[in-house]
Amino acid sequence: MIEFNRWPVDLAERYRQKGYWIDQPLSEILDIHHENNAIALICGEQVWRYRELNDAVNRLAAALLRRGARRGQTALVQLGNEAEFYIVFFALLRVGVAPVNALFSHQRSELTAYAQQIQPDILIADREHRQFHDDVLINQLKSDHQNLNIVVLHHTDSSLAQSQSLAQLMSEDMGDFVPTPTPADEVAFFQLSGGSTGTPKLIPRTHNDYYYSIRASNPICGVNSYTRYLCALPAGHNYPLSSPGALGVFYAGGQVILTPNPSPESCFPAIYQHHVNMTALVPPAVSIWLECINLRGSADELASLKVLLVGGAPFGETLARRIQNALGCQLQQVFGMAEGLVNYTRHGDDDIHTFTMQGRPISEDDEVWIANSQGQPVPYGEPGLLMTRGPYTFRGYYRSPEYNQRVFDANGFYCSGDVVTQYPDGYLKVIGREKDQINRGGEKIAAEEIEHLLLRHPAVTYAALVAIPDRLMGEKTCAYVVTRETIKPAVLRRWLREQGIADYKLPDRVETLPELPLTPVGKINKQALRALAAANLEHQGDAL
Ligand code: AMP
Ligand code: DBH
Repeated sequence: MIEFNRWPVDLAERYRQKGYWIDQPLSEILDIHHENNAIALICGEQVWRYRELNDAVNRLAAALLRRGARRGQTALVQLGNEAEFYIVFFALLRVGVAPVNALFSHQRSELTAYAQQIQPDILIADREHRQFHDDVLINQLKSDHQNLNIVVLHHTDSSLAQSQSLAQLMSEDMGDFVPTPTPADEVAFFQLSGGSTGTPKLIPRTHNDYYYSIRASNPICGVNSYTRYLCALPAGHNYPLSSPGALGVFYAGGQVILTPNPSPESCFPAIYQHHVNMTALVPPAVSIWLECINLRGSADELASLKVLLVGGAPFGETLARRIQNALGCQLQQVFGMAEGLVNYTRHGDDDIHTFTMQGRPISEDDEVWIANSQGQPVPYGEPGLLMTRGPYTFRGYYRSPEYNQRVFDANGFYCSGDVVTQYPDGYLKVIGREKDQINRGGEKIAAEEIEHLLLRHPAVTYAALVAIPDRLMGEKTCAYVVTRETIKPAVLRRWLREQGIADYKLPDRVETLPELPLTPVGKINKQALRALAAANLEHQGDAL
C-alpha cells in the first residue's frame, strides 16, 4: 500500500463513530446506481446513463487488470473535460490504482514532477494534448520509470505495442471482473496542491475522507437527483470534483453536464439546452458572465440556473451582491482547498454572511482556529493564519517530511497560509495570504517554482515572482529579474514556455532591475517588489 501520514487512532475512531468514515470505497458513488437508468453525464453529443457509465467503468477496469494493473499501483492521468475523465477515475479506483489527475493545462514540467513523486505504473493521456502528439514525453517517462508498463491514449484508434487505445480498452468485454479497490482508509488518489514550493506537492486522499466531504457537501448545497450540474472548471480540480462537484451529483443520482471551459460561449447554450440548475465558477468567470449578459441585455438563457457556487479566489462584495439580480440565481460562496477543509455559506444566510463571508466548515468536527505570527490563537474578529484539522483534512503532503514539519503544528493542525478572520458563529472571511503563492483568478502559482525555472536561464542571476493587482483576474504575475546581459521579456517568457510549464504560470510581465531589494536579513524583499509593481501599474494608469 502507498505510505502516507495517517490520522491518529483516537481521531479515526471518532470519525467512524460519528458516521463520517463509512469504510466504503469512493467508487461506491457509482456502484449504488448500477441499475439506474437515469442520465448521469452529458458531454457534447454524448449522453451517458448511470448503467452505461458503470458498465464502461467495469470494462475499462477489467481491461486494465488484464494488462497487469494491480491494487497498490499508481497512475499519472491527464484528460480534459470529457466523460472519459470520470470513467478512468472510477476504473482506477475499482482496480485499486491511485491516480494523480494532472490538469489539462499542465505540461512537461508538471507531469514529470508528478511522475517523479508517484513513480507511476500506468500513464493515461490524450493524443490531442501538445505533450502527447508524439511519443517523446512517453518515452522519457518510460525510461525514467522502469515500472511504467501500461500506456493508454485517448483520441487514438490504434493500439500499438507501445500504447493502447482508451476507446478500445473501454469496449472490451468485462468478463468476470471483480473490483479490488484499496481499503477505505488507504490512499484512493492524489489531489494537487496549488502549493508554494519549488516542486508541485501531492495530497494523498483516502476513500473515507474524500467520500465524507462529498456526502456532507450535498445537503449543504442542495444537491439531489434533480440537480443538473454544469462542470466547466477543470474536472479533476478539487472544487468541481468534490465541492459538491460532479462526485456529489453522481452520488445523488443527478446529472453532470460537461463543457470544456467556463466561457459564456460554451456554457450558456449548455445551460439552456440541458436546463442546468447549478454550477461552480471562479471569480473572473463570474465577471465575464456578467459582462456578457450586460452586452446581450438579457439572462434568459440562464433561466434554469438556481445556484451559483463561487470560490477558489477572493470574491468582492460588490460583485457578490450583483449575482441575484443579474443572473437570477442564488450565490453560494465556497472557500476550499485540495488539502481538505471546505467552507460554504448556507442557503438562507442573511446578506452579510452571503455577500461578505466565505462560509463556515462542512463538519462540526472541522477544527479551526486562527493563529498570530507567534502561533498563539487570536480572538474572534481578528485576522490571523488559518489552522485546521478534521475528518477530511490531510495529515501531510506525499513524501515531504521536511515541508510537512513547517506547515503542520505539533497537534496535527495544517496551516494553509491563508489569512482569515473567524467569527463566533464559525464563519470565515478570507483577508489575504501569507504563503508565497499567487492566485491568478483561482489558478494557483507557487512563486518558487517559477523562480527556480528562471534561475536556470544562464543570463538570470536573481529572480522573484510577485502578484500584481488585476481588475479581472484579481492577481496577475510579475517576474523581477537581475540579468548578466540585456534580455528581452518576450525571450524570457518563450524560454520559460520551453521549460514545459503550464501557460497560466507564465509571468504576465517580466521586469529587469539592476538589483533586487533585500530585507534586513538579506532575503529578497517581496513586499517592496509588490509595492514597486503596484506603483508602476498606477503610473501607467493600468491599476485596479
Ligand atoms: P489549493 O491548495 O490549490 O487547493 O488552493 C486552495 C487555496 O485557494 C486556499 O488556501 C485559498 O488560498 C484559495 N481560495 C480558495 N477558495 C477561496 C475563496 N473563496 N476566497 C479566497 N481564497 C480562496
Ligand atoms: O481553490 C480551491 O482549491 C477550492 C475552492 C473551492 C477547493 O479545493 C474547493 C472549493 O474544494
